[in-house]
Amino acid sequence: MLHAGRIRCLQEGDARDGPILYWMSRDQRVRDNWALLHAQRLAVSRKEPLLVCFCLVPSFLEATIRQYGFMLRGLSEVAAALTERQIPFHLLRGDPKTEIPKFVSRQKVAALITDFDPLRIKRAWKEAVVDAVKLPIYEVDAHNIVPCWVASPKQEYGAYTLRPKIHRALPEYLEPFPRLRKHPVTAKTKPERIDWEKVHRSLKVDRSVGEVDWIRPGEKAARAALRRFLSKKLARYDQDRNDPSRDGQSHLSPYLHFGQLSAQRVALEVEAVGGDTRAQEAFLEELVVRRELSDNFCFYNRAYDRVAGFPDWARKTLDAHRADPREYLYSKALLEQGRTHDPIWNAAQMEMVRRGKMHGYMRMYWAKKILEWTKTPAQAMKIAIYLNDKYELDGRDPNGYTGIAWSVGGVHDRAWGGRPVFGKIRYMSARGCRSKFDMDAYVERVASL
Ligand code: FAD
Ligand code: FO1
Repeated sequence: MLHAGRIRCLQEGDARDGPILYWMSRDQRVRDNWALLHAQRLAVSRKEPLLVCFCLVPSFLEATIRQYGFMLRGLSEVAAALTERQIPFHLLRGDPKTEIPKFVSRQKVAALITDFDPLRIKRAWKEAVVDAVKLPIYEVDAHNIVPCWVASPKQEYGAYTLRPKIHRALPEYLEPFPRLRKHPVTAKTKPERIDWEKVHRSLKVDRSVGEVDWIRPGEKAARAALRRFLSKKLARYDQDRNDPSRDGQSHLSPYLHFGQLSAQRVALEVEAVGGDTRAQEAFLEELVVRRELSDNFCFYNRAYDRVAGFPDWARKTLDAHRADPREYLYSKALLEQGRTHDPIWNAAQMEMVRRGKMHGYMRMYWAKKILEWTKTPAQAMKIAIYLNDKYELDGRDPNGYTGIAWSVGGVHDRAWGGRPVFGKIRYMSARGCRSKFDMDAYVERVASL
């Protein structure tokens, strides 16, 4: 059933005749998409056509051809699957603030559904559209299992304060998905044919960051990756996930970031495996609690990508150590080229540059060293976000801004013993990594990429 808690009204408006439009952005999939399901239910109840549009912007937060290539291939699969269900897919080009209102009036849309995204850029898009369009507008959280605004009405201190709220709501929200129907009402206008290769070729984006070939984009590939993870890796996830010398992670983040796979689908499939093991618990803690904690942080903290977003204790301690001498200082260029004195850090940087996906454990170490080797925390934030979002396939995501704020600014963490530069921010050292994992194997693995 379509839980009312997943949908919220951004603007009332009088009901009138005309098609229902789902403006797809974060959740770029046909199956298991609550925004699409709500839009279809509304259209069916009014015996109206259902339209879907995606507004392709030229440079979304400095994304490169690596991310756009992955996204466009996924979108072409979405377009084909929607067409099969008599749901026209329109690819718009340009700034949504102008393109969505134009499209809405051209198609005489009666109501607009959007998917939830806590990022600043998306909220600005929506505010502009709400101002420009005098229609009922609804937002559906199709990304989280427990909708962000249901899980908590405020910024949480950490996983330990959000976890009980999530677990209390899971029985109600971790429910199976209804199937999307073939839409019973055909649209009056046909969308123009989309030449996806031409769209890809003509994109004006940074092409210096190559696309990756170790992961196939799209909903079908995402479901195959999920099946592989469940059968081959889930059982050892708690032992292997943090070890950079082992390949213990699911590699689902690019699919989750672009919404080509629903986290709720992943959680349902993990539960279906049965056995309720420690490994499953560890995985669901990351997939559900940690991931929803990121949306909570970006939704309720406007400064999620700045030092101002850090907790007071962290800002104070970093200020108190601002003048501490830095043993090493590296420019953005040297860091980007992975040319520091630390072979472990260089390997992590190169893994991200070459593969578009740095190992999860190394991301913490990687970001913390940027704090240690740059002049100020503000500069560290800027460089970490710049590199993360330029090279990571899963970049430009609430998980990223939150992960970097955790590493550099103690967000969702607690104060630790004091030390130069870090103050009470948790410290990580190469020696610490080496004492836990075979870091030579990690460095070698990256060198062979
Ligand atoms: P798995 O270990 O298989 O986890 C499965 C899923 O659980 C992930 O896809 C993700 O949705 C969620 N998850 C796992 N770890 C975390 C976490 N620490 N926080 C939130 N959710 C988590 N994640 C991104 O999606 N995009 C980013 O740009 C990003 N940048 C990061 C930067 C730093 C400095 C840090 C410390 C973490 C960052 N993360 C980011 C979070 C995490 O490292 C990645 O989500 C994870 O490594 C993705 O690989 P996976 O899907 O194989 O993970
Ligand atoms: N969302 C859009 O609505 N239009 C875009 O053109 C677009 C490009 C894009 C490129 C890279 C990337 O990582 C994300 C992109 N997104 C785009 C947003 C994405 O769908 C996610 O909603 C957010 O990045 C995560 O919150």
